[in-house]
Amino acid sequence: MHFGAELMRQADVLASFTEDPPRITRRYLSPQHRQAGNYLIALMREAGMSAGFDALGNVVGRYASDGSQGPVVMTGSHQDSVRNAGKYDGVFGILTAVACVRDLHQRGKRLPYALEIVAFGDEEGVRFGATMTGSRAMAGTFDAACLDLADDDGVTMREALRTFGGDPDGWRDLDRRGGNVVAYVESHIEQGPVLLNENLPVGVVTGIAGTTRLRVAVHGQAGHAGTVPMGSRRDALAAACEMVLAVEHHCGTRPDLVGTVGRMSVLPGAINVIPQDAEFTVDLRSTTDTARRAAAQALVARFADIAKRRGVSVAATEFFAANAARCDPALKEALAASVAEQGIPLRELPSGAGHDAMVFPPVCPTAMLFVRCGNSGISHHPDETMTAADAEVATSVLLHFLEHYAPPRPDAREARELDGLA
Ligand code: HGY
Ligand code: MN
Ligand code: MN
Repeated sequence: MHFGAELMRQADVLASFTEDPPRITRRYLSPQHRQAGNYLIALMREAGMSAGFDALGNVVGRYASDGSQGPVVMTGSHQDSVRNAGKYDGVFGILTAVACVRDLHQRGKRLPYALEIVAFGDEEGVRFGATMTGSRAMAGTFDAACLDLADDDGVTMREALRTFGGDPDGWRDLDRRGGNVVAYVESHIEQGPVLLNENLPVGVVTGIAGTTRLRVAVHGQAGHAGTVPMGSRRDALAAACEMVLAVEHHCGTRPDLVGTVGRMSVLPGAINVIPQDAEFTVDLRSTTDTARRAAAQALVARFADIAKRRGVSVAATEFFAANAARCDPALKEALAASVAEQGIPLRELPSGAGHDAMVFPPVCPTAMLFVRCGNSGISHHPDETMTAADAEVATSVLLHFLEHYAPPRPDAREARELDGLA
């Protein structure tokens, strides 16, 4: 056991870079993002890598190849967190990769490709709403309009990038499509109960659910809570609540669909005033893009019916969407071989959670390795947990994969690009 304990200790250090101790919250371009990035850069450099921040605040570390030119394999995950997060979401995927490189470096071993580890600055999208900012820039799907999204204090991403020392216009230079990246493999906690229930430390991901995020604004009429008769109210919050229940009902009747309303704001927000405005978010997920898109359409129509009946207005805006991503069969097979090498039965499973890996297909084949979560698989919560022993196993699997991965010949890569898979 020479990875697990150290990795868990490092996760504790990263957890200390938080905006609201003792809770863990680390948003994109915050001072805590800078602290976490500096800590990861130091770990990467100690492991024999070159490392630094890129224009959008991602930390990119590079372990040079054995001299052979060209191919690059990327790995890593995100450094940012949700509010009141657990310690391992995102962070595990970065630390396990650094542990592998440290081991290679200690043995003086180089790989037949350059290995890049990325600590993405903004996967969760908590601060500005748009998610996977860094990975989308690398995949050529960054939406420059995101730069004008503002946080709760009215600070735009553009301004926050400048304050952070980034370059708001530098996203164009991060595009890795058509380059020499031949694979992206991300390790991540499962954030669910499957591996725990089946007593398995790791699993290989088959695909990642697609996501649609809506912002819904309901506008009614404020009034005196004591004098306006119930029958003549245009209560924005009551209408919004009926819409929230419509999300729950619609998604509850379809097995491969989940829907969540995670944020709601109410104005004017006084105890004795009928709410005039209510704004909420909807997060829809499905492994089937058609089901997800149809659900978004059906819900927007349902919101309009509810609004009409209640005499309020409603505006539903889609501000983020990412298609479901299939993991690459060849990479899955290679990961499965590395799992078998550890004497562990193979368990393939889908990911209901979104990950940076889902936006990488335009760059290269992608795959994911899951590690078991404890506490019934809870995540996005302080009770999120994993064990040093499982960290040890997952890191050994990733190291075996990295040491045995043979980059495709350039002509094979061209064929993939011609097939339009890249
Ligand atoms: O929302 C997600 O699925 C991920 O944690 N960003
Ligand atoms: Mn997350
Ligand atoms: Mn994550």
